[in-house]
Amino acid sequence: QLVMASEKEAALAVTPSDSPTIFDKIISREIPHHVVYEDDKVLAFRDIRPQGPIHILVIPKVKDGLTGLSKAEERHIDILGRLLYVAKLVAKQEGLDDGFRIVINDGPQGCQAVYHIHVHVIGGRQMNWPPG
Ligand code: IU
Repeated sequence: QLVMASEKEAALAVTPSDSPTIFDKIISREIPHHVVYEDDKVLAFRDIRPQGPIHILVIPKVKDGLTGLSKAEERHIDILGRLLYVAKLVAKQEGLDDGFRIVINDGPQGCQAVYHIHVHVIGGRQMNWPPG
């Protein structure tokens, strides 16, 4: 396995595709990650390279072609809403009462490294704007 120096490097090294990703192995528990929320449709777990004191990824258990937001179709409207709602639940659960950052990276220029849609919930420190 390649060890990437940065998320940007990883994003530029990967070829966008609808192939299974490492997130399938997190869903199946083949690769252990710290799960903080789970229901029948959504899983949320701690990012292995946290960009803040709290950094959680919220993903659909079934990808259904939703490699990234740019691939969204009308049939995905319900799951897209759920991902954001769970992001809010997780932010609350983590005590991020003073605010947090939601990020969805899309495509190489958006620094997307894993082609299974995911919502980043980052918090526990002051964020900056504009993002890098
Ligand atoms: P991105 O939006 O595709 O760039 O985000 C992918 C995230 O997945 C990134 O923050 C990684 O640290 C994170 N991640 C993870 O939590 N566990 C893994 O096994 C792998 C990536 I690979």
